[in-house]
Formats: sequence, structure tokens, C-alpha cells
Amino acid sequence: MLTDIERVNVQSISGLSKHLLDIDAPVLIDGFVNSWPAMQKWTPEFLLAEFGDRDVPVVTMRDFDYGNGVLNNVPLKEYLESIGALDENPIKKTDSDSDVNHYLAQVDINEHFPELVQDVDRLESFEQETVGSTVIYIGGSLFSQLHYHPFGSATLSVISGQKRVRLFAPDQGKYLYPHSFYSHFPHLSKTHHKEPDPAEFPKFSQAQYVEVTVNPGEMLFFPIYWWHSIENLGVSVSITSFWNKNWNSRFLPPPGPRAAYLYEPVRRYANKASGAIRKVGRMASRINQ
Ligand SMILES: O=C(O)CCC(=O)C(=O)O
Repeated sequence: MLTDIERVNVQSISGLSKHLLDIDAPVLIDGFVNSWPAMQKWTPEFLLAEFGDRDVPVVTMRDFDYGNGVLNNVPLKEYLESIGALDENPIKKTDSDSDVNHYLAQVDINEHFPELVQDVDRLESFEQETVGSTVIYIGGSLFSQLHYHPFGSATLSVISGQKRVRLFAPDQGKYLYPHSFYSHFPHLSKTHHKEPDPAEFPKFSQAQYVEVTVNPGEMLFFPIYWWHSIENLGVSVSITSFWNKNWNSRFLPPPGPRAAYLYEPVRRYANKASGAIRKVGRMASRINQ
């Protein structure tokens, strides 16, 4: 089991992308994001002055569950105010106790903030993976639901604020209550709190994880299928870049529990069929009496 996260300085490792794919575990990378223009530039005042009137998609969800989230377009100014990003001491303002949460989450930077694209960068491309989208998160204190990425590797880079991340290896999925593979959210856990109710999710306490705080200027690399949940410790701005692996990672469940996922509809129909056979048997025995 992974007990700590490897930390590397990007300057000290040549061929970093290849190294990351070789180790197939999360890695915290220092010395890369620090040099992005975004680090100096993206203050709340800058975002407000440049984009305050722009409508941006904000997800509203109940109880930190992306599954019930609804997207609304809101002027950025209104959103920044609502999360306390413009307050002098934004960390005090939190909606983590409320059961309705608002989050500017996974917003495509090319589409919604094309002017900001030049302020960030990506790792060099991975062999076997093609470049996917780059998205921005701006949020107040909240919990971001446990999930994995089914398409390929990803990196999360913190520009401001802090994020506390829990990482679970793919084989821990058996304790993490994923939604059905045949649902809209097979990569989301049904648990949507940091400490899920043990009566509802008894196996969760058996899951092993490692926790890391990602600070401004740091980048966390996630290999495909690694489960992660994220806590915003106050107001934060971050960038996630995605890669895409190949068609089977996109359309098949994670390799470990793959057989169990694929077996699920068979089991469901077998149960239905055996119920129907028993019903016919009961009817037949009543007719014979
Ligand atoms: O920062 C967040 O709230 C979620 C980010 C995340 O899960 C991701 O980048 O995959």
C-alpha cells in the first residue's frame, strides 16, 4: 500500500512524463507551476477587473453530490462575492456547513477564459496518451466528491489557496461504493462526504488512502483510475489538465473490478429471471391444489 506521495522537483528529473507513467502512482511536482504567469497574475482583483461581468457556468449541488448538480450561468463578480473571494479574509467565509453548494468547477479554460490560456502550461505529452482539455476550478471551502478519471492521466495545479487531497489506489474501489457502471456517473462514489455515514457505507472504513495538501505552485499527478476526493481549505483557484488514453479506458470499467462490473447486468437479469420462474412455480402449484 502507498504510504506517502513521492515528491519530485521538475528540474531534477529529465523525461518527467515518462517517469510518471512508469511509477503508476500519484506524484507531487514542484518547480513547474511556480513559473507560470498565472501565479502572479490571477488575484481576485485581477479576475474581477478582467472578467467580472462575464457569465460563467457554476454548478449548484446538494450535499456535495455532483450527481444532482445543475449548471447555471452567473456573472463572475456575483460568484466571487458569494464564495467570499473578494473579502479581506476569505478563509472565514465558508459554505461547507450548508447543504447547497456552488462551485465553478471543471470549466474549460479555452472556451470560457481564452485570455488566460497563455498564463498556464502542461507537462510534456505522455507516450500512449493524447492531450485532453484544461479546466479551471474556483471555489470556497467545500468538499469535492470522491471520483476517478476513466480517460487517462491528469494533473491538478494549485494557483492560490490550498487543497487537501485523499488518494485511493484503483484496487480500493471495492470499498468506495461507485455508482453502477451503467449509470451516468460510473466514476463517482455514492459517498459524498469526507467521512461517510458508516451505517450506509460500512466498507468505506476499510479503504486505505494517502492524504496530501497541495499548496500554491505545486502540481499533483494522478494516474488513470486513482480515486481522489478534494477539500478546498478556503478559497482556491486551480487548473486540471487531462490526457486521454485509449478507447478501452474510455468505455470499459477499471481493470481490477472489471469482471464484477461486467457481471452486474448478468446478475441483475438472472435475479429477475429466477424471481419470474419462482412466481410461475407458485402459480402452478396453486392451480394444482
Ligand atoms: O478541485 C476539485 O474540486 C476537484 C478537482 C479534481 O477532482 C480533478 O481535478 O480531478
